[in-house]
Amino acid sequence: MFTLLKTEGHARRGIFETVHGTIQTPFFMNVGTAAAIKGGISSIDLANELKCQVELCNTYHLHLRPGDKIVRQMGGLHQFMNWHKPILTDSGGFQVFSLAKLRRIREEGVYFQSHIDGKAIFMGPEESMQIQSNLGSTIAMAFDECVENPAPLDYVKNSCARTTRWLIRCQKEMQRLNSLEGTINPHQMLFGINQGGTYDAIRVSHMQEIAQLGLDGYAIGGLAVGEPTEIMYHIIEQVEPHMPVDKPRYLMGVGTPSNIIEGVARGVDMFDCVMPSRNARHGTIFTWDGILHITNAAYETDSQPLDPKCDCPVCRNHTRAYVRHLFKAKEQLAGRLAVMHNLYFYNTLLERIRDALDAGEFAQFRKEYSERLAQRI
Ligand code: PRF
Ligand code: ZN
Repeated sequence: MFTLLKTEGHARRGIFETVHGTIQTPFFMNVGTAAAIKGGISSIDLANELKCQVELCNTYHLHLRPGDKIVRQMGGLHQFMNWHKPILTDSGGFQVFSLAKLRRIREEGVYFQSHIDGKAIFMGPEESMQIQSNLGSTIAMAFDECVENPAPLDYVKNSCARTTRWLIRCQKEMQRLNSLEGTINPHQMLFGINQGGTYDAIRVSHMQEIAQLGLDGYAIGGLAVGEPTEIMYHIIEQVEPHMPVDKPRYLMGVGTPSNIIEGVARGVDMFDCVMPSRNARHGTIFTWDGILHITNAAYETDSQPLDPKCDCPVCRNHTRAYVRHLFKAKEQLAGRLAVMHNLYFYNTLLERIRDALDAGEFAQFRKEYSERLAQRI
């Protein structure tokens, strides 16, 4: 259940109660695609050190390896990973479109080849729900088509209509699975996903249609796929007034710290992005004064922490010079320390956004940080 505590402009502060515990909103989901955060971060780190509230895993990856039936046999994803806070699973829709080979989209679903071994696989709305039910995640995402950008109007219109038909099939299948004896999580929630490319009218009518289905939450998909940032903000502004007020709102795959602040300012409650972990593994560090590349020569003898304003375990214990050395020496620890810092930074960013909302000072926070966090230092 979602409770809206406070608003400031379009920005929202709330509480989202789930069977795996209460989430303070707005929040960031830490991406653990194949049941692990890349860079060697364990559930133990996440829970104890990194302020992570929710982890995100992927239906597509876990279906291919180790297989959702194995995960189910091991007691579900929470048990398997020993992560007992909420988990959101993405439906596979997006990953099939971005990773799989030889895709064929039909009314019934998508035929594709595994990116791992080339095996022929079919996934439709029912299969996606069955896999997510076997994983037993807290929140399942609907099976959608994330249309590439740019795409012709007619294509987007037809694809969107099919995504709605798929959503209705997802809802029906999820209700059936939740009522079965022995289901890992009989309270599994289902979120619908808004699509419509960069076409305002399609976006709005699609949102209005899916808002009537009484889902547990609503996501905006199909953004951050190459369109200019201003267009992304514009689409959120068009869609947001048609999203139910009493349900959480999720902007999928977004984004930079500044995108997140701007998303919150436009009424979004949930975010996920590979950026903090992926960039960390290449030496890009987020700080409260902007972004730095730790491999730069400037940090060779720098005895400051990665971010002097950060109190994460890495910043409390190590210098920039040391982390830079680890990167140069290609030590595995380099990636691990950088990912830990960046995830802590993202989770703290959302915590500070929540604190600012609580204090009625979000506008001030946005003014101070939205641009600053985007700069290079
Ligand atoms: N659909 C799904 N997952 C997603 C997206 C989407 O459109 C995006 C788009 N940025 C990220 N992840 N199912
Ligand atoms: Zn730090």
